[in-house]
Amino acid sequence: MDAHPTDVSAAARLAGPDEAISQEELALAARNHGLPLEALRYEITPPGLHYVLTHYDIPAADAGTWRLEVRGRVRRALTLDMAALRSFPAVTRRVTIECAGNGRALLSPRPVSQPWLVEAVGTAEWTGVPLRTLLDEAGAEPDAVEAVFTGADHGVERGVEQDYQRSLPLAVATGADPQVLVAYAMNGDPLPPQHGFPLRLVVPGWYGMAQVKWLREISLTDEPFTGFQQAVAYRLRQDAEEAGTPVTRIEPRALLIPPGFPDFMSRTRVVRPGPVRLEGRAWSGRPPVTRVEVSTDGGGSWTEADLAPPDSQRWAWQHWHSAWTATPGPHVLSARATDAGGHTQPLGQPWNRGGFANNLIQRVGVLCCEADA
Ligand SMILES: Nc1nc2c(c(=O)[nH]1)N[C@H]1C(S)=C(S)[C@@H](COP(=O)(O)O)O[C@H]1N2
Ligand SMILES: [Mo]
Repeated sequence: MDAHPTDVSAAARLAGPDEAISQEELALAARNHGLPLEALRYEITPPGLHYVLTHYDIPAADAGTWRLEVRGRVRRALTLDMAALRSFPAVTRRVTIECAGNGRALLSPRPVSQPWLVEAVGTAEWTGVPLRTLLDEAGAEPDAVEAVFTGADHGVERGVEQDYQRSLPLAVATGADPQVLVAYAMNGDPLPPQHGFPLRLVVPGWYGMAQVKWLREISLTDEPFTGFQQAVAYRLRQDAEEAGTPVTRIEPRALLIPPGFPDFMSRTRVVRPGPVRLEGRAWSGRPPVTRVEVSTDGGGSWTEADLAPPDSQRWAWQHWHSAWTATPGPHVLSARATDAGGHTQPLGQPWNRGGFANNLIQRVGVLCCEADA
């Protein structure tokens, strides 16, 4: 366990050209489930259908004895139990969260890790205390530059034994938009065990790795955090030797609810000739999404879809729909989102060694045919 956390040679492995998904990747895929794409029909993802990603084990947690420590470069260290956290004014935010590794298994070469296709996303209403409220209470020292968040889960990753830890720049941690939450409720109920019971961080607009679950400590530091999940994992790099740049905000993405009905094994869709409503959701960490376009010819031509405006907070996905007249034969359906920052989804894969932020346009194979007589 003596690997140095900043040794980037601990970078993830790439699969060989013809290397199939391994039993280890399958084990991760079976633990960490995605959103069934038909569940994109719900504005708020129903319990159990929100995607889940947990690096190690879900830790045992007792709300009665849980304590959140706020410490480090603060004037007053705090130890808060759940009752103390609930005594602060609560806010509720509707937020779409996506795993930074979403789309990884579609890359070539494939980074060997949790093999997501496109379904690592979900939307919930999170209730809790603004992080800023707690940091005001503790009082940041003038030399504080980052807040480091520690989860109660523990494991080993590429030779490094660790608690799950991530940091945010202090300006992000105390910012007003997005407002970071220390959340104790999901859709009005206590957090489910897999989503961080009893306490987690919610950082609207940021990829999933920032949303630390089972939160037990917030520590202000006077220098940037160099822990594994910050300095080794979750960086965009082309070569294992590069320091790379950090993964932060969610890139724009639109997903279709696959129309018609599926073939059990291939998941190819079957639709009947005639009018078909195409619909789905689109989101970005630089909100709102300003345009969604649809292609029914594999990305050859695009038509603009009807896009719903965002809610007042702008951190949740937006519904879109478009009419299509299906004609007999095979088709490839796609949707692509453009956000307020002018970013659009690419037609070519945005490749990096970790397989992060791959917002390549989704392709849904459809076979249009008459019903069997
Ligand atoms: N403590 C802790 N927090 C964590 C993780 C973890 O393994 N441990 N995984 C992160 C990652 S990579 C993602 S994508 C999100 C997933 O959140 P969800 O399971 O609630 O959807 O949690 C993040 N927070
Ligand atoms: Mo993730």
